[in-house]
Amino acid sequence: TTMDYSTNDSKSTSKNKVVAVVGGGLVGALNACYFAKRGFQVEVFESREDIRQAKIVKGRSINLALSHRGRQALKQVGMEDTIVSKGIPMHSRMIHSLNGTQSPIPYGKKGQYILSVDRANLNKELLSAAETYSTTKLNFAHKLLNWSTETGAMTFLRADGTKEEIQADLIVGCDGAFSAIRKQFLRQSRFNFSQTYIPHGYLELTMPPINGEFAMKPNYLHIWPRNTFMMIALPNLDKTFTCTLFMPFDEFENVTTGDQVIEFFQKYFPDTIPLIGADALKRDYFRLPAQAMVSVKCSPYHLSDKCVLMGDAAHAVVPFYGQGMNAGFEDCLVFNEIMDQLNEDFSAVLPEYTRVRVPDDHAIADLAMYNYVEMRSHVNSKWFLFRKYVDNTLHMIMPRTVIPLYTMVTFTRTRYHEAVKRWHWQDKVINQGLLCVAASVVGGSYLLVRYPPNMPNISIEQLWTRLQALKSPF
Ligand code: FAD
Ligand code: EGU
Repeated sequence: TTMDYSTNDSKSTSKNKVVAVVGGGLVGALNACYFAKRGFQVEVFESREDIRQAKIVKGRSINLALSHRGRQALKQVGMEDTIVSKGIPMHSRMIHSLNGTQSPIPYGKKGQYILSVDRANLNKELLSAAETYSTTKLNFAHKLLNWSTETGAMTFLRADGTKEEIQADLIVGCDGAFSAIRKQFLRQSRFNFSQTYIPHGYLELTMPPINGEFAMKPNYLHIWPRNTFMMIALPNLDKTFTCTLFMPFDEFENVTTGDQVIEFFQKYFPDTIPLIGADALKRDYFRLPAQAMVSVKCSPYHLSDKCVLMGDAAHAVVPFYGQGMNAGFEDCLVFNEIMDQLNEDFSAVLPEYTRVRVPDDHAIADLAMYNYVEMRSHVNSKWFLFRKYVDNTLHMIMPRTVIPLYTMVTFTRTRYHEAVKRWHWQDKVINQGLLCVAASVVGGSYLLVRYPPNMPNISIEQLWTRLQALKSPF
């Protein structure tokens, strides 16, 4: 069957233009809300079945950290309160040392926090929100096979094995890190693309409640930094924690039996064994193979006035800044701002979106990769505590001059590439400050040695008596 939803009338308004959103994940579902709100006819195509009907959901990670950028994007379509009310605030990180000591480090000032949100619930809420617009249609079990850059026709494979060809005025590729929409971009001249798998994999484990209560303090992002190995735990509404273990694939291969799992945890995360439960640990560790993590960068994000990439399809980032979804949500917000500025003229909006957004998405991809390298090379709990302490202290002393990088990234909408620039500038200022101090000490000592002041030649005892005299009130 062939369906042509597109309009050939160039003067047609958003009212009768069709936008095809490919991918009904987090970014696709949010994008559907944005385009529907503007008055477009929206067709969402998602390869999976409707997750709102499915009994078991196969997610990548059960929860995610939602921060300012993501919240601002949700707010614009009236979804912030719904999502925030089901999120668990995390005001601080809780650093777990090898000896079991727990040290909290606040994320920011009082009242500044990030939220642990359930991925499946977030996706469901956004799909339902998109569906409240009468102009939106959700097409599940529609897998995009290919599309034509000449005609814009998309070919979908349906659950029953039949194929369907569909056209639209605009194709929005939100089909994730392994985007099928992006395949056609790769065939274009002057399209840049890079993809890097990191040597680490991740595994998710559930920490159940104890006596109906959270097994650890709930309003924290729990972190076990162990150089090459790292674990992170975020709280869920059902009083469980989802723990994510990061380690090199080589190391995963070295742990093949239940006893080896316990031995490994005994060595690196001993405090978690009783909390997860030794038996559950032995079982859950092997439930799924370790998952890979990929970083994808490309540019441009658009192809003529026909197609645009957003979310992981445009920029998959490694999860070491908690920004993948937040950046994808901000993509939707930025696109919407440009639609306002340029009167929904796709031939102007798409290139402008690429111009504005590529430097920022590339910056967060680089930052996340940088943090991955830093964490795995030398970040143990002491180093982590020290670094955050220095960051926070400098910010306290010079609140306008020194703003920690994670603060700009997590709690502001400072453009990612501006945040990086500012960070480099701050580093220079701090280093020059330290250099000044060091230079004064060295220079001062030299001058003291070279030109010793004329001091009366008195004994230590005499000096002590005089000092005592200074202290006395009379
Ligand atoms: P996806 O969520 O991958 O959705 C893509 C959708 O497209 C899917 O529904 C898929 O079924 C569909 N699809 C795929 N191919 C086709 C096709 N051919 N036809 C039709 N549909 C198709 N981000 C944060 O902000 N905070 C965090 O704390 C955080 N933690 C993370 C932890 C881990 C371990 C990982 C791996 C990622 C984390 N992220 C986090 C990143 C976040 O998960 C992603 O950035 C986000 O899911 C991207 O959303 P998306 O909609 O672009 O892609
Ligand atoms: C990784 C996996 C602590 C969820 C980066 C911090 C993450 C998250 C940090 C995952 C870390 C690392 C930051 C936030 C967040 C920290 C951040 C990482 C959520 C620099 C579900 N990271 N993450 N940085 O500052 O800015 O606390 O799986 F361990 S939230 Cl790797 Cl703010």
